[in-house]
Amino acid sequence: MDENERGMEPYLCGESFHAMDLNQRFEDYIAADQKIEAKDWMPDEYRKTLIRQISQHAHSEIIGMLPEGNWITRAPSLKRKAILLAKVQDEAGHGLYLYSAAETLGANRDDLMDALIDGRAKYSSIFNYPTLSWADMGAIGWLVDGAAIMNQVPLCKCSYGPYARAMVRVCKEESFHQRQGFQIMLNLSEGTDEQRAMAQDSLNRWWWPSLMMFGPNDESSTHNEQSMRWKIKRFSNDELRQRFVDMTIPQVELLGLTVPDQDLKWNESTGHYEMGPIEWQEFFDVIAGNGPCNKERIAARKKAHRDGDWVREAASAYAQKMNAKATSNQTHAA
Ligand code: BYC
Repeated sequence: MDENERGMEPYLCGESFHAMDLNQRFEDYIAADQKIEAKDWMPDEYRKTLIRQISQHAHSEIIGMLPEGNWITRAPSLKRKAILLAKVQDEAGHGLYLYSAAETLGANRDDLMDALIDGRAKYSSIFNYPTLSWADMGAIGWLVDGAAIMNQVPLCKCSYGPYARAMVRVCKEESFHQRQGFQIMLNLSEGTDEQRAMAQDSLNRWWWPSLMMFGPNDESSTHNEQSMRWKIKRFSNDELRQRFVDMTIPQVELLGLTVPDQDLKWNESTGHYEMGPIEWQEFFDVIAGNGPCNKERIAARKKAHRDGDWVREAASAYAQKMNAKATSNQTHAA
């Protein structure tokens, strides 16, 4: 069915209106893999879950600009500077698509931003770790954007249309980010002993936090079951984490590096790598606000928001002026 043709009118007018019909229709769309669109009826919990996930995702994108933004002036060449600048700008763009997607669900962008800078909203755990060397730009692009792609490609098939469509472009850009990160790691690993050591140190520090990005184990995941049922998530946290490890280990070997996991081994019978235990306490500490850089990240975001006050004020003064002009033109025309 053409999505533009399917208004809610037949269900909303006259005697036939019934909440059960609406819910059944929603469930039928989900079962038939049809997209739910902004104006369609949806259960409150579905809307709430999406606003939570999409806004957390948007916050991750803009907080994610900070660790890499720190290195723009210190990139080792003009070419690397231009590439990093473009990447960080892309992340800002991703944030904008995602805040817009959250707005289609009735969320207010100012409220979302307030929740972020007041420390009430979550954003990806990964961005609370420091970037200590140039190699970290390689590790972030390769591992963090690599993990993001693994998680976000299935979101292109998410049941909520505006989120799914935003993800298509985001994933294309993330794929460029991942390649530029791998390229940095490749250059370093083919360089001097010191450069190879930098790449290894960076991999050591980013490996476990990258695995934590996929969220808690399935048995500790609060939202997994319901989000899978609603086809917001297409794969569980553990499934995606496993896919990421299986994809990344051959790349680690190609670089001639090693992951900081002594228990990692290939399991011939399952066709997967087995990994050692993840330090979940560290993950829960970081998402509770006690990671190495949480305070610094929120302080930087608060400052950026304060510095932008004049832009918002100027834009709303201009909008008022234009409204007043339009009203006066209408009065004269009448
Ligand atoms: N960090 O029930 P669960 C990027 C929270 S941006 C912090 O499994 P869900 C990039 C979770 O919110 C990457 N919190 O949750 C940007 C929940 O807390 P509440 C960001 C996490 O939603 C710039 C609780 O733990 N990607 O790549 O079913 C530069 C229980 O978890 C994390 C996205 O946001 C975490 N890692 O599944 C470079 C993708 N994990 O709200 C790169 C979209 C879990 O109940 N999001 N929590 O208090 C998702 O796909 C899902 O939200 C997740 C978690 C798989 C992340």
